[in-house]
Amino acid sequence: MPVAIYPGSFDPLTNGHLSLIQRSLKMFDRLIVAIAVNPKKTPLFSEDERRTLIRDAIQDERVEVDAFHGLLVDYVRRRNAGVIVRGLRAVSDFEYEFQLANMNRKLAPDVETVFMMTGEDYFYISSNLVREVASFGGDVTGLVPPNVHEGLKAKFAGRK
Ligand code: COD
Repeated sequence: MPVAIYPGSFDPLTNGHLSLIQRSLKMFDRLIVAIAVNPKKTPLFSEDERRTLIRDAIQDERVEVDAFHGLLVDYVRRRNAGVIVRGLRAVSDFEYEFQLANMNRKLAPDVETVFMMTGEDYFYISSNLVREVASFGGDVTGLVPPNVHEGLKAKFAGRK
């Protein structure tokens, strides 16, 4: 079984991401959850915070949490992985994911992208919306793992 890489911003990890990770483990022996670090973006959670939140939420020895700078396909090659896992929530995700997968295939024809459909309970969850709801003091219970919920509360404490 090839090692698979699940790349993303994970700012923050949501229950949608978690569901995808758990389901990927039915197909792959090992999964690397890879946080993309983009110096041009200012994430809510730093690279280290995102690593810790993901590690604490997933206690499974088949899952490694890592981060990468630069091109995803270069990272995939460095890690000797053959597969990229991505999720699809709605038709609106398709265009972006299609472009990404094709560009990655052009850059690295030996690397495959595998898409998984979101679970029915998670199709409306995105890190963007979770950040927005939490920033206004909305309740994100059930949308993110409990440790991420705590992390969001701490970030937005006093900012309501
Ligand atoms: N249910 C199912 N899937 C979900 C859910 C959900 N509720 N929420 C998110 N997902 C999926 C997303 O569709 C995505 O496939 C994945 O989980 C990660 O999501 P995000 O939002 O955390 O991550 P993205 O989409 O911002 O990640 C984009 C990358 C960072 C992977 C991309 O920009 C990249 O590869 N950057 C590195 C530079 C590079 O190589 N660029 C060229 C690419 S062609």
